[in-house]
Amino acid sequence: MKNIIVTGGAGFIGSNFVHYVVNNHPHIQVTVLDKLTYAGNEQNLAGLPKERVKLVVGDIANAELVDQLVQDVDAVVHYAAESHNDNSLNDPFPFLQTNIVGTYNLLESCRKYDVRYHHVSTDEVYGDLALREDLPGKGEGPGEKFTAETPYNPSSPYSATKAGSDLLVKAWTRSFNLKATISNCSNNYGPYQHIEKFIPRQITNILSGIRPKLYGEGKNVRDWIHTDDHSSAVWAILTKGRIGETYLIGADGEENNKDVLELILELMDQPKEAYDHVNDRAGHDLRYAIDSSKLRQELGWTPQFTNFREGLKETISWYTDNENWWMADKKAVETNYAKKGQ
Ligand code: NAD
Ligand code: TDX
Repeated sequence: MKNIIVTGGAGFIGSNFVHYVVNNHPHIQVTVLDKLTYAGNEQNLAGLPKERVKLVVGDIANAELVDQLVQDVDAVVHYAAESHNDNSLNDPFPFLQTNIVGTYNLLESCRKYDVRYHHVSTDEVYGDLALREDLPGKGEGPGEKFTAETPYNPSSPYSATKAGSDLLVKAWTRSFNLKATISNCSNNYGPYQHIEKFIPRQITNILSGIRPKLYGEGKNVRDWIHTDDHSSAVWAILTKGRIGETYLIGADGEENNKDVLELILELMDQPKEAYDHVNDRAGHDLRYAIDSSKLRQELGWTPQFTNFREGLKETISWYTDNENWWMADKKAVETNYAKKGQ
């Protein structure tokens, strides 16, 4: 493998993967295919060597462009997506267009040119789990975490389109022998995450003198993983994963939203109760939790950045030091949330 396409490589997680590949695998040439939507930012690729990373600004829903680029590479790693649940509740159409039609175009071109394909997906395709306190095994019994065998049961237009795209990959693998793998990862955090998302929204609220906003009571649990660990897992699957397999990526980082918010407040020297409860998200998933034993045992992957407190501290420092990266978007993001009482 020498030449790869990374779709969505100017977004939060995709750009982290591009940095990971450039820093750790000197023989790889990367073409980033990214539409630079509101969530994409060329600055996320700043400092990378031009001779190794080429940015093509374009849409994965453009079949002709996709076909032209895919014929020249050895692998496609597909991150590009409309990725925010709240946006999908306001206007689902872009989610169908990018997440379904865009994925379809990539699959068709990879099939045509026999190109290796890795599909980056999410744990949300499985729907949600009950809170640990309501489970007989307290979350450790059989079926109490997501595995590759958990039935699909998505809740939002976002997760439904991600689920649909996963199913396309499975069908193309079985019917056309596409050389594909899928990964379903839990909630990522770290630098460069768009400020519409939970953790950066609260950090940048505090930095802007706005009170943080917690949906509902804040009991919902997310299984946090540092985005650097997501990148190393995707690389392991791309290079060592068995074709046709699905691997779940997670780092045993379950936390409820209230605890995360209170930790952010503590790390930013704010009073513990200095936040607002706001309208809950429609259809809000209760708990996500990943059983990543298949990935760990088969491919020898282990997460490196598992100290959540330290990871959050570094993330807070990054947003504090990089106001230029997020400041211009802040007002519009908050105006949108305010319209929904959030
Ligand atoms: P993001 O919204 O930060 O970035 C998405 C990127 O895709 C942006 O650069 C955007 O410009 C690009 N893009 C959007 N539509 C496009 C199109 N039609 N053509 C080309 N490029 C387009 O998203 P993210 O949080 O970095 O997520 C990346 C991937 O990882 C997504 O597939 C998402 O479903 C998956 N994922 C995310 C998380 C998470 O916690 N954020 C967890 C698991 C899986
Ligand atoms: O202001 C907020 N207050 C709040 O309480 C926001 C923006 C969110 N929340 C809650 C909702 C969720 O329970 O925080 C939790 C995390 O919310 P998001 O950051 O929007 O993430 P989530 O909906 O869990 O989805 C994320 O993880 C899975 C990514 O956005 C998806 O792309 C990924 O697939």
